[in-house]
Amino acid sequence: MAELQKLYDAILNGDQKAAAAVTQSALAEGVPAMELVSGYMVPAMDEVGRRFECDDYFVPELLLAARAMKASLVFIRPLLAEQGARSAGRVVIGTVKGDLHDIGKNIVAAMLEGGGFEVIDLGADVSPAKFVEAVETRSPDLVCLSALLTVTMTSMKNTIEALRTAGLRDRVKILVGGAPVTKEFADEIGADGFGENASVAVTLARKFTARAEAA
Ligand code: B12
Repeated sequence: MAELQKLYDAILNGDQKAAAAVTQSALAEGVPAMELVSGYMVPAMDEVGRRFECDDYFVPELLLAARAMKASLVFIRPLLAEQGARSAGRVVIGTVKGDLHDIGKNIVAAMLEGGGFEVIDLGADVSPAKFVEAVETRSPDLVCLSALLTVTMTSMKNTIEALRTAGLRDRVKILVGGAPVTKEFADEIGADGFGENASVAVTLARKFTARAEAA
């Protein structure tokens, strides 16, 4: 059995090669993809965040940890997508304008894929206009907005306003999330839901698409 703790260490130490190698061998040995994500990868990023906050880590370490996380997600994402072969609904997801943090957004996207959703990932630093265009052209059931910076939370509000101005607000449900986001903020900006983590995102996405089907 692969030593799973090595995955945690690889992300914490920003070791891309080790992260990819341990992920591959764990998956080959039949360890469920979700166990790797929630048991080792997310806790490692939490620890990275904690170290950053107490000045043990600086931006270069964050970047290396983020790269190691991505190197591991390369193998995990397709598996989660396979598990959810049936389309439960279509989701447009992105990190809002001005914000480059995409690790949490990528995990939410991967979990939604695992939950059977078709996911259109617009990436990070996505302008309100791009979200509007995606809703117009791809007709999703749900739009998921991620923000990790207090200052970019206003971009969530601007995105919802842009959808309203374009006459598209009522065509979609909007979910928001990211470390600084709260339920109160979600209500204040007129989002339909807030999720504190990726599994809540999937639960809410299911709830909203079930409602849309029933309507
Ligand atoms: C990694 C990291 C970076 C990396 C990002 C790499 C990448 N590709 O993402 C880099 C080095 C680029 C970076 C840059 C910066 N960062 Co930074 N970063 C972090 C760090 C350490 C971890 C974030 C992370 O990935 N967490 C792990 C993931 C899994 O968690 P998550 O994102 O919260 O996502 C989960 C949930 O929130 C939720 N979720 C997320 N999105 C969504 C969406 C929906 C719809 C739903 C339902 C749920 C959901 O589900 C996810 C999975 O469970 C945090 C510290 C922290 N403790 O969060 C700081 C942090 C976010 N960064 C911070 C800062 C200040 C910056 C910089 C300004 C630093 C600088 N001086 O340059 C820049 C800003 C760049 C920019 N314009 O965006 C501050 C933000 C402070 C604030 N409140 O505004 C933090 C909090 C650190 C701190 N305490 O100071 N950062």
